[in-house]
Amino acid sequence: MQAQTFSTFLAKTQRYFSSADHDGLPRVLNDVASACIKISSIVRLGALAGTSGSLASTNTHGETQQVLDLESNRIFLEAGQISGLIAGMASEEMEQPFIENHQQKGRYLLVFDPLDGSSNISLNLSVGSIFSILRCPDGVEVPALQDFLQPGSQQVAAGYALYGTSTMLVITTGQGVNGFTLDDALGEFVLTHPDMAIPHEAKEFAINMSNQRFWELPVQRYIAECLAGVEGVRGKDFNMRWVASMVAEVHRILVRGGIFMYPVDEKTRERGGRLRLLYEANPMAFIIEQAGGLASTGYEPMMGVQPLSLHQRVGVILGSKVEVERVVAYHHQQQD
Ligand code: AFP
Repeated sequence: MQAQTFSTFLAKTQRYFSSADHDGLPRVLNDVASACIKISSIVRLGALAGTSGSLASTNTHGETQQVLDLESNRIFLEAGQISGLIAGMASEEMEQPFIENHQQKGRYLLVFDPLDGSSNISLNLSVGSIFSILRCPDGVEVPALQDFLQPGSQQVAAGYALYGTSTMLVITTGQGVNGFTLDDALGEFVLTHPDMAIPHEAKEFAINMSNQRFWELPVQRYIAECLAGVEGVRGKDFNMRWVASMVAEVHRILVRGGIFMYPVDEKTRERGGRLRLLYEANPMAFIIEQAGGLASTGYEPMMGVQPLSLHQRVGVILGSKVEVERVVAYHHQQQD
């Protein structure tokens, strides 16, 4: 049977997009997919692309920018202007949103981390792009920053591209999760992982253990129980993985189950956490929950958080439902 390309998939699921809420979404998603294909072609060249290495500049968070961070950002901005359906864009790499007046008919807002995990580039480890699509509020022709400050529950689509041993695109539009693999010969993504569902049970956790002394008690308790293994209260052994690339961690967890944790701790409390709400936590939360998992800050559902600023950080706990529910219960017990 002929492989189903991403554009064929979008056309076939057109019925989902016929409503006013989703009108034009397939075109926007196709343009985002094209951006990811362009980024993939540069990432896979590694140092040969002449885009490796760090710049003297830093992003809005004071983090050193990789040359590829800015090139990926440029590619996303270029793709986001093709259809005229996007009224504005926000990115980890830009202090302020990008608003082009000629996009006044835009129906959507595109928010993205153009290259997540970029500290892995020089190590030839997996990196990714993360994106989230929101509606431009009714009646707003030229969006302002506050129009981007929508809770994750308002997302109409979300996805990530994983530039790994193969390049994959994983998306949701609220009707489940589907995964596509880039066919270099075709120059298109092909449906390879239809209807992705995260295993409910898991025995693998992903957390940066070097922060252990800073964690809050509920996280300390959960990880200690995992480390106690079969002799402990969990009655089973756990494995640990940490590749310092959220896209790679989330993809592994989506495929084989597990829990990803970057909680607020004593070290990050002042700035609200490590990961960003709008373009890392929310799109990944949408995908994980559409695949049957759960996403929380530990204290509240991730997609219920009302953003107060564009680059707001948040504690992230997401993955297999049973595991996330346990961590959330420990947080609530601490509050009682
Ligand atoms: P970079 O984009 O700066 O490499 O950060 C990646 C990331 O935002 C996320 O993808 C990882 O899960 C997390 O940071 C890794 O954080 P640590 O470097 O503290 O482990």
